Order: sequence, then structure tokens, then C-alpha cells
Amino acid sequence: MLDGCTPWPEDVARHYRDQGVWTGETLGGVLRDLAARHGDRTALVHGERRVSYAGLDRWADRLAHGFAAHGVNAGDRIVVQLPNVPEFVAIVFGLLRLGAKPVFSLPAHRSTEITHLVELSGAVAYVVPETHRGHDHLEQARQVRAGTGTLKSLFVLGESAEGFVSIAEVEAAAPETPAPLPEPDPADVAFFLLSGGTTALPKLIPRTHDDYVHMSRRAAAVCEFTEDDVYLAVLPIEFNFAFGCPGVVGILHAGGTAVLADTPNPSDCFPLIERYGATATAMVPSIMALWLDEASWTDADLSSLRLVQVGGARMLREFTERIEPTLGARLQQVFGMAEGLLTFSRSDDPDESVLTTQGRPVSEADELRIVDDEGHEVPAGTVGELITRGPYTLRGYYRAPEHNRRVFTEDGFYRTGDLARLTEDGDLVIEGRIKEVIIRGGDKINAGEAEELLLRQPGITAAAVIGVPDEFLGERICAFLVAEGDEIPLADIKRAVHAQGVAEYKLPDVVRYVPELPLTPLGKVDKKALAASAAAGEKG
Ligand code: OOB
Repeated sequence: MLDGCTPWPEDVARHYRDQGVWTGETLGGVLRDLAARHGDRTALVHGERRVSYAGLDRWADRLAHGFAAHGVNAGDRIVVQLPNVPEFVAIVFGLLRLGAKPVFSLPAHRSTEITHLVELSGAVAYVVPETHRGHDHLEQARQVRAGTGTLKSLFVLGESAEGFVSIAEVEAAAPETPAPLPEPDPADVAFFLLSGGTTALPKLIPRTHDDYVHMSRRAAAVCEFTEDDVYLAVLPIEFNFAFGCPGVVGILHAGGTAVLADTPNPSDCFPLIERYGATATAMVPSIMALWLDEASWTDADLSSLRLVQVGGARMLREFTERIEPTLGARLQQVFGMAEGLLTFSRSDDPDESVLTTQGRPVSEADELRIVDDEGHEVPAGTVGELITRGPYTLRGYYRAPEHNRRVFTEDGFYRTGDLARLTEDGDLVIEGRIKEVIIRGGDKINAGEAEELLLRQPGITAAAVIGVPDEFLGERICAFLVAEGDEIPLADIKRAVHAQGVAEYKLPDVVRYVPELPLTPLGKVDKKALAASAAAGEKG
């Protein structure tokens, strides 16, 4: 396994293999088999474009050889930042076949985040669109290259530009009759996902072929995907939820079709549902709220939808109750994380549990425990921290030995930082968080990182950031600040923080100036007191 990653213990790995949980397939090999079975069927749709299974398979091969010709080697890390386009899928599968390791970044990431990802992963290449939603990615890529030491190549989806190799040039570089590439080891890292903000800057999560093939196939099975299903990818497909839970990879396992949406807005997505007869989709609660509003008056025919997965943040029962009557599709609650564990409610679960729980793990080999402060398991019904291990949950973040010692138990359980309980029926219910993460819409923001960004502003001497309840987003970012001189207005703070080159979703929504931050008896910032003060302020 790639240096810097933590493999599963040998006996555990053998057990997963003996049980057939890990099948020894690679993701690239899975696509090859799917192309043999479903050749002419449509794998991907985007706008007017359709890509067949056979076409995607050949495209991935061309890209694999083309990237090799452009100096990308097996084992190399390569940051991929692309919107929802078929090229994303083809490039990722191409790199996987080559044994190079894509690092999935989000379209919203700016130079600060990408620089961090390049440095942490030691990436030799970075793939960008020319522009996306008005942002100049070429300029951003140049900045990142200037600020880091390892980037040898910049690839652009679009016209070639000075210092960039276009994806068309990559494809053209593939030899006519290339020698077959050696098959990657299924137990090795396939790609890296980003942690949702459990640490100040994202950590890298190595996902192996064995683990991801198992997870995405199980997710597709629980969703009962068949080749007649059409999955609408609403969220950015580099988000684990939309990529493999079951997402694009899961619908491919079933021989169905993935339709890629440019934005999650109902005005973009509803016509796609009608036009392509989408049967399933996945989103976060804040997007579902937009869908519910628009669905109550839309003319679009949504009757093909049978399954809507909603997850990534907590939902109240008053909210979940509206989904099935409004959309005419079965709700599936999803609890998931880039680190691994996925729990789904099942279509034949009693309505009450679908409305109020996050269901059960997708794999029989998943192990879940709810533990108290001392790490002892608590009985059903009692809230504690969720810890988990299993065949697709990481055993260690990439190159993070110290952090790993804190977040894994001695016997390999990952401490999720989520507070949860199990019902008598074995359903998981997420009740809150221990970790300092704000979930704003579907975006995860680490409080420490947001505080650091604010502290870099001249005149700000102390900063504490908390999530406060928001009807639409679930939570929004409230910053408590201590200023040396004049208070800086919110708009100016936002502009200054954004100018540091960070994703927009990390900017504060509200600021409150205080003479000093309240402290706990141990001298830590008292965030409970801040939350109480925010709530009181809201009412007053
Ligand atoms: C998904 O993945 P991440 O890595 O962006 O975030 C994981 C964290 C969890 O630890 C938990 O704090 C929160 O997001 N979360 C939920 C939740 N689902 C995730 N909190 C409450 N209720 C839920 N249903 O967010 C993700 C990955 C794959 C599938 C779905 C979501």
C-alpha cells in the first residue's frame, strides 16, 4: 500500500477476502466488465451528450495512456477539480487504470485549500476547468503552482493555454496500440477523499479499490438499482455521496444511467428528471428544502422518481414528513462520511423509522458502537459517541500519525465525533456532534480553520466561531470577535477573508463584537456560553 497510508491488519484483510466482502477487483476492472456487459447502453448523460459504457471504457483507456505519455506515473497523486461533466468520470477512471491517485477537491475550493491539498499529497499534477461559475481556474492553478514545490503539470479541460496541457492533448498523446498497463493492486489506494472539516484543514482519506467497490456495490444493492434506473447526480460528483453512495459508481454497477446536473437547483434538475425519467437522486437537506418549495407548484413531471436520498446533515421530523407526499418518491435517510461508514434507511422499513432514523449500515461487515466518555459501550437508547470500523472505513488518514493516534481506538475503531444512539430495532439516530464542525447546508466547516482565517485580519485580536441554527441551511456561521480598534463591518470581513483565497462557504454569516471571549474554568473558549448568548440575542 502507498507509503503514508494505514492498511487493515493482515488477519482482518484475509477475513474480508475469505468472506467475499473484498472481491479483489479494481474500479478500472469493474468498468471493463461493465462495458463488456452493457456496451451500448448509456452510462452518462450531460446536456446533449451521451456516453455509452463501451465509450467510457475506451475513453478511460485513452486518458490513462495519454496521462502516462505526459509524465504521470503509477503512484503519483493528482488533484482533480472539475464540475459535473463526463470528463470527470473518464479522467478519474483513466487515472485509476494508470494507478495514479486522484485527490478529489471541491469546485468551491480556492488557492488556499488547493495549495494545502497539493502540499499534503505531494501532487505532481492538477486538473482544472478553464472557468467555473465565473471563477478563473487557470489563474488559480498558476498561483498554486507558484506557491508549491511538487506540481510538474497543469491540465485544463478546455482550450490549451500557456503552461497548461489540454485534456484533448492528453487524449491525443495515447499511442495507437498501447501496451496494456499493469493492473493496480486492489488492496492499494485508488483515490483520496477529503475529510469534512474534522481538522483545521482537510485531511486526506485513502480509499482502496477493494473498499470502494464493496461500498458502492452494497449501496446500489440497498437502493435496489437495476439497469432501468436513472440516477440524477445533483451534488458535485467529487462528493462521496454523489460519487459512490451509490451515486455514479453505484448506478454503473447496476448498468443504469447517470445524468449529471450542472447545479442542484430545482429549476435545472426538474426538467432533467422529466426529460430522462430519473428514478433516483441524492441531496443534502438544504437543497431538499428548495426542491420541496418548487415541487409544490412546478409543471414538471416528476413521476419517474422513486427514491430520494437525503443526508449529510440532521433533519427534523417536520421536514422529513413533507418529502414523500410532495415528491411522490420514497425517502431514504443517509448518514455517511468520506471516512467510510454509510447507513441507509430501507424502502420497506416502517414509515416511522424512515422519518426519524438514519437506518442501518450498508454492509454486514460494518461494526458500530456507541460509547461513553470512557469508551465503554452504552445500552440501546443512550446517546454517546459513534465509533465504527469495517471493510470500507479508513484505518488512518494519509500522513497524519499524530492525529491518527487520537481518532482511532487501539482496536482500529474510528471515532466519528458524532453523537448518536441506537434504537431497539438497531437503527442509528444522529443526535449531535462532539467535533467542532459546522454543517452549513451540505458544507462542513471546521471552527478552528474559520477562526484562523478571521484572526489573520488586522485589528481582530480574538475570534470564536460557532454554528447557530438556521431554518434554511441547518446552521450558519456566527463569529464572535474581539476588535482592537473600530469594529469591522461584516461585509468588509467577508471580503477580506475571501481575498485570502478560500472557499466562500467558510465566510461568517453573522459577526458579533464582544469585549472578550468567555472562558471555561479550564481556560478554553466557552462555546456553550457563546451559543446561549447567540440564542438570547436572536430572541431579543
Ligand atoms: C457526508 O460526508 P462528509 O464527510 O462530508 O461529512 C460527514 C459528517 C458526519 O460525520 C456527520 O457529522 C455529518 O457529516 N452527517 C450527518 C448526516 N450525514 C452526515 N449528520 C446528521 N445526519 C446525517 N444524516 O456528509 C456524506 C457522505 C456520504 C453520504 C452522505 C453524506
